[in-house]
Amino acid sequence: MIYTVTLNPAVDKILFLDQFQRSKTNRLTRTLETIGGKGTHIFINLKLLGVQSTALGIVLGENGKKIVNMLGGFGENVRFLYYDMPGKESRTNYEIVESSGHTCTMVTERGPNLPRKLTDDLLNQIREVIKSGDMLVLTGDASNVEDTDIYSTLTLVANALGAKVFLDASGQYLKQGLNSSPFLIKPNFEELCFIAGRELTTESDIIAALQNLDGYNIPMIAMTWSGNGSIIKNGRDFYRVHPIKVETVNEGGCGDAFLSAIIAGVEKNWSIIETLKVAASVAAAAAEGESTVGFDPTRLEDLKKQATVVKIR
Ligand code: TA6
Repeated sequence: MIYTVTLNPAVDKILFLDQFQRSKTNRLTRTLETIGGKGTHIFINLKLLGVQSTALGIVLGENGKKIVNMLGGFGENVRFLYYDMPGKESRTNYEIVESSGHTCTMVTERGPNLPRKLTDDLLNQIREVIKSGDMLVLTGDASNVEDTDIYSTLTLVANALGAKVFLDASGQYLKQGLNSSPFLIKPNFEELCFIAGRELTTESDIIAALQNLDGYNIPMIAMTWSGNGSIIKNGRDFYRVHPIKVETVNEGGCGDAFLSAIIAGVEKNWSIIETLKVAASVAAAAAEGESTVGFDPTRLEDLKKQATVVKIR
């Protein structure tokens, strides 16, 4: 079984307008409310790819109930831990989508601080459910958890139980997560520069920075590069995944879509080339959609024909 974990889920409010103007009154053309948080997106995208998973995480208050209700619409395997604590509500994130220039800007709330008991409950739930051969997907912001080692702790527990861990985090949560040797990390370009501790300017720079992570024994590294596609390290091999040009409506969530396809490929034992072609296609289909989550599966066949994956080393 694949388990997705969302420590800081959200309700996403997507705000559409023509062009955002600072210090002016901006009139929205429409709004859209959907589920937010990277783990929840992986759960939904996997469903669209025909892959079963179970959604784990922590929700609080009325917003928490709303998140679980929305998730329930995408599958029965929703096993979030719900808490009703005075003054604590799962967060709301805002995404400004400008039709001119097709830019999208995320404005995320911090989310409620999670007392240690709550993350211990989740840790115990993970200890109970994970079996050898399972996969654990740890993604998204965890700044609502004081312990920046949280992802490292969860990874060590899952590794010891014989599971594969997929980690998509930022800052200290990512840096400390390296030490626990997850199966895959998905830093974007900025996050790889952060880990490398320097500005990376060329493709060779990026490959050298990825090679410098060999000491952490992470079998697979997927560096996403927003509109430039991505560079993948799989064992000792390197692949360049070129972006598929599409009519972009909302880029928010494309990284989650890309990772969902890689997880599906590992689960279904697709070849690396097939996996990366599907990943590029799912990310492109997600960009064509107006939401931060999901994509139109009927687009994949056509998009896959346009996918270019090159083994570069
Ligand atoms: O990737 C899209 C998205 O998951 C949005 O749904 C939004 O909620 C945000 O990113 C959450 O990301 P964060 O890193 O704050 O967990």
